[in-house]
Amino acid sequence: MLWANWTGTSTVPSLALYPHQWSWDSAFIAIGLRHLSPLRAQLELETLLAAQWGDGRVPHIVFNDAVPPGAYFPGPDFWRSATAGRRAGAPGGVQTSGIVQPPVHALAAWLVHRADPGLSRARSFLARLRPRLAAWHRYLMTARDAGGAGLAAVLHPWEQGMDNSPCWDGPLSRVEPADPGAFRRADLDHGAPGDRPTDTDYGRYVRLAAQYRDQGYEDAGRDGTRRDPGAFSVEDPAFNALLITSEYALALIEAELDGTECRSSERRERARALTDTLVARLWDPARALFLCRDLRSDRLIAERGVTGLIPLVLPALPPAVTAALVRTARGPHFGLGGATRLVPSYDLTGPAFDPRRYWRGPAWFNTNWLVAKGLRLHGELPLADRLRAAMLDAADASDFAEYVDPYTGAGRGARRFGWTAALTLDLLRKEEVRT
Ligand code: 2M8
Repeated sequence: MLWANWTGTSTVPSLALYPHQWSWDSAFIAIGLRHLSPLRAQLELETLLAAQWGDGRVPHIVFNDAVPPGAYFPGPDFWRSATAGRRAGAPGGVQTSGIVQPPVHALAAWLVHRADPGLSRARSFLARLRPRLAAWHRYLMTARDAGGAGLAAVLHPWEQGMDNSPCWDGPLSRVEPADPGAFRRADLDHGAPGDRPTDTDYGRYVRLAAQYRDQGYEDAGRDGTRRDPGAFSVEDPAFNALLITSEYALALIEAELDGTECRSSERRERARALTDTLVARLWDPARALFLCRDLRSDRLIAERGVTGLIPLVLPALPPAVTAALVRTARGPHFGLGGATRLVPSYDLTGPAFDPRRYWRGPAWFNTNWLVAKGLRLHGELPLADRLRAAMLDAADASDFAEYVDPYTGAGRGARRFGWTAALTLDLLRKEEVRT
C-alpha cells in the first residue's frame, strides 16, 4: 500500500485526507521505505529537503500542484509561500507551507544510508543532504530559540505535530478564533467530526498561522535578541528530543563523510548538553514526566501528554530520569503493559481524555514506535517487545489506521496511512540501529 500512496517523488500520508507531502510523515515513511526500496527512501527525503527555505526551515507541507486546490485546507493560497515567505527565502518552483514539523530527518537520512551504503555513496546521498540538514538544525537552534535557553520553540500546534493535544489548550485559549465564515475545512469531508478537532480549535489554528504569515514568517530569536514570543510559543519535549536525536545522527553522517571519529565530535557534545538543558527546562520531578513550557508565562503546562515520554529516545538521559519515565509509562496515566494496548496520546486519567478525538487520547504509531525505541535503548526489552507486538496487531487489524483506541486497538481516522504502514514494516524487520 505504500506504493499506492507514492506520487513519483514522495509519499502522501493519506490519499484522501492528506494528499500532499508532510515533513515528519516523510521522515517516518523513509525509515520504513528503506527496507523495500532504499532508492525511493532517499528520494522521499531529497524531495522534501529540496523545498527547504533560505533561512534553513523545512516546511511542514510541500504541495503537489496536480492536486485540486480545495482538496486540503489550508492550501497554497493560504500560505502564499512565494510572496509572504520571500524574505525568509521560500523556494521558487514549489509551493509550501511556512511552518515546520519535528526534525526527524537527520535520523531518517542516517537510517536510509545504512540500509544500502553502496547506493547511498554512489548517489552522494549524504553529501548532498548534509548542508541542508545542518542548516535546518541551525535554524531551529537559533531563529527558534525564543526562550533563550537553547531549546527550539514551536509557534503553532501543527508544528509540534500532536495538533489537538490538551497540552495546547492553555496557550491556545489566548488566541481569538478566525471567523468560521472565512475558511472551509476540508478535513471534515473525510473524517468524522467526533474524531477531529472542534471548529473553535480549527479557527484558532487558522488565526495563528495567518498571523505568522502576515508577519513574513519572521521568528523571535532570528537576530539573537529575545523578542515577544507571540501568542503561542512553547518548548516541547518530543520536538526537542527529536532534534537532539537528529543531532546525534548528523554527527554520524559527518563522521561518515569526513572519515573521522564520531564519539568526540562537537555536535555530539552539543547533543549531550542539550539533553541537560531539556532536563533542566522541562522535567517535572513531581509528575515524573517531561512537560511543555509555555514561554508566554514561562511556566510548565500541567498536562500529561505522550510528548513527555518521547525523551526516552535520548541516550544521555540521567538514569534516575529514565527509570522514573519508565514507571510513568507503566503507571495509571499511560497504562503501558497493563490497562492499554498502545500508549495513548494523552493522560488516561486527565479531564480532557477522549479515546476518539484527535491527539486527545488515541494512540498513534509514530509515538509508539519512538517509545518502543526508547525502551529498547534503555534495556527495557520485554516491555519493548510487548509494545512492538501490540503495534503489529493493531496495524494489521485496523488496515493501517492513522490512530487507534488505546484500550481496544479499534481503528480511527484515515486508513492505509503512510507512517503506520512504514513503521510496521520497520518493526517487522526488527532492525536495531545505533544513533
Ligand atoms: C495532522 O496534521 C495536519 C496539519 O499538519 C492536519 O490535521 O491537517 C497531524 O497528525 C500531523 O502530525 C501529521 O503530520 C499530519 C499528516 O499526517 O496530520
